[in-house]
Amino acid sequence: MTKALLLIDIQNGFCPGGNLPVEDGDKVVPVANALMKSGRYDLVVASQDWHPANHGSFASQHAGATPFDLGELSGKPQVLWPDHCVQNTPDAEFHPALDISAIAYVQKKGENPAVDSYSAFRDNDHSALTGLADYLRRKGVTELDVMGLATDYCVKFSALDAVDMLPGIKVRFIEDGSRGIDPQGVKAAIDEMKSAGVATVSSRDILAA
Ligand code: VGL
Ligand code: ZN
Repeated sequence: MTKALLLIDIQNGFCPGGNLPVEDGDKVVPVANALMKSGRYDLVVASQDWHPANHGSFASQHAGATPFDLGELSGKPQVLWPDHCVQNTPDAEFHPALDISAIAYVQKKGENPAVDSYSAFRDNDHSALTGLADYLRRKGVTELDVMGLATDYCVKFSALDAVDMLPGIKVRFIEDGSRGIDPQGVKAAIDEMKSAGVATVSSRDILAA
């Protein structure tokens, strides 16, 4: 049994003060730190949203668009975001209170300006893999707990892809270690994950086990 913790996009951009802030996004940091410190995981990996300044998911790249509009990217529906997590800017850095010393592997994503990559495993159009699935396979991971930002986007799509791309691995969603953009979207995301076989757990349960 090899247990891994996957920390999704715990970056300044998704925390209060960032460019795409998730309400209470910074509250997931102490949860992540406690889980990493607990010794319950054999492996900790993290994803990092890492966009070029001209990324096509940014409203700024679409004439007349406003952030959070529903637009199009490469012919597919795309929520148009405020510019966020631009490579090599403070917005893209991990939250300063996140203890990164235990993170063995960082998966950057969202580098192709023509497609968004909510999942840490592959682009939204499923054409390009990031390499994270191969890495986890190589490490022999059998159980994967997923948490971070944002529940209704990158956390959800990462958990669903883990189920899809790593057959046989047990995937769980850590609810108190995650925060979402839209409350309705969070509810729907948890239902969707549940339907796919992703169990919801709390860090308290994990730390007590
Ligand atoms: C995310 C929107 C755009 C996320 C990333 O990390 O959930 N959401 N880019
Ligand atoms: Zn993004």
